[in-house]
Amino acid sequence: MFKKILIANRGEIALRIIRVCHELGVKTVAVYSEADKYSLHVRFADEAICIGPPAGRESYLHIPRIISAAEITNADAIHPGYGFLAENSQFAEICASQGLIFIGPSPDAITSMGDKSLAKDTMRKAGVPVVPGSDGVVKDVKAGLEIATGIGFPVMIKASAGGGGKGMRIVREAVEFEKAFQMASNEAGAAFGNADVYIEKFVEEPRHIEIQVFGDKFGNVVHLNERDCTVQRRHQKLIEESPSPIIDSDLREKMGAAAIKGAKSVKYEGAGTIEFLVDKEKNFYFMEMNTRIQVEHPVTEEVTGMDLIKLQLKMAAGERLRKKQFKPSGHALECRINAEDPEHDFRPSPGEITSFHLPGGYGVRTDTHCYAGYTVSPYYDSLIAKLIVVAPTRDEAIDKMSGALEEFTVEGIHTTIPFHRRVMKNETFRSGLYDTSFIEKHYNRD
Ligand code: MV4
Repeated sequence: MFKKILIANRGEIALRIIRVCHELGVKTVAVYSEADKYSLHVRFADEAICIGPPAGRESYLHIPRIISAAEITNADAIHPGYGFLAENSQFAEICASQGLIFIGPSPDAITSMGDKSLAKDTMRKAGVPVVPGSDGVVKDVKAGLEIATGIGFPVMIKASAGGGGKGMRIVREAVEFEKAFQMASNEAGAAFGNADVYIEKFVEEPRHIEIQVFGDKFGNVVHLNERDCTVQRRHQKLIEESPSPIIDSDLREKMGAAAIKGAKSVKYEGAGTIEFLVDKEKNFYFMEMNTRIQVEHPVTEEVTGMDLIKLQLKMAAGERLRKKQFKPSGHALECRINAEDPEHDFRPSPGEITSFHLPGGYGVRTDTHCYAGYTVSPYYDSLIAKLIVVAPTRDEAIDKMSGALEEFTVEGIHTTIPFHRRVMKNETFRSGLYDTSFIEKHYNRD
């Protein structure tokens, strides 16, 4: 195991990693921006180094400063958390060149999944089902229209360098195609410096189901079942759960096997997630692969009994995966508590938390870096806590979540807690039968 690791991140995930290091006897180095001087990751790490002003590009995204901090403190490895540099293949490469272990997959695996069109191609060749569409990038409008007509409308135009919903356009009829193609391409060029787009059949009313995978340095890959992340708003996940209410053991087996094939095809190491769209007929299609630990990983931990951050460290240190030996049990739910005002279009609500009370009890977990007196900075994402519950059944988990949300008290700023309280009482949510448009359709009506 490592002697000392640097955590190139902040907030709850930095704390989560520090806690695992304490358990494993690994020393920790926190890096922080001037905005995070009073953050708990700074307090609880063995050492802490200020790496710059609040803006991400001047601190948590500033590669030379982070590498210098690792060198000064003599760290063996760097954990990137999620966001910031977690899926930056150049950063992973620089770590390696400086003799630092990047706790994550190889730079090649990151690169091959970072380009969405290339990722899809790689998965298709590995035998993973993909949405019917163009064979790679589409050269121009004329070629695009031919392809779209061939697969049949509606289609979706997606940015190759995109992901997470950026640079996407739905086209319902041929007459709309040219304009949509230009817009998608221009948007992609402006946002990513790469105007490449590809085309897919539009999957109507899908569910977002993702499979957690882990690979070791010896070519072994396992999957740890699915998470259902269908409850989203503008491509931001709000609620995640495992198991999915729409997946049976047969489909789970098939999706898990596909995820393993896909991960093995890029010699995947460490924690990864393969996202699928699942349509009404329960066909599943590869969408994207996230080459990092994800925000919602606790949902998988609570049903498998496995510590995924600990497993990341073990894989990076060269431990071998043993045969899939976990027995998932129960139902886990996670609500993302954001410093946002759900009454005003979820606008950011930074500021000082004047009072903070966490819920507790059997099967209730909160992952948070906040406390009474902490100031939520406007510079970073608005996640202030993850409330996770586990119970024998989905109904019981929803009831437990409902109680925990009633108890959860945050004063001084607005949060998404009142929104989640309403969702837990929503009949459509409770039925388990909805699609990715659930929030848009239901939030303002019941
Ligand atoms: C799609 C789709 C329907 N058909 N692709 C959204 C984010 C990006 N990862 C891909 N996304 C979608 N791709 C085809 N061919 C619908 C979505 C989509 C979506 C997917 C998952 C969760 C929420 C979503 C909300 C809107 C659109």
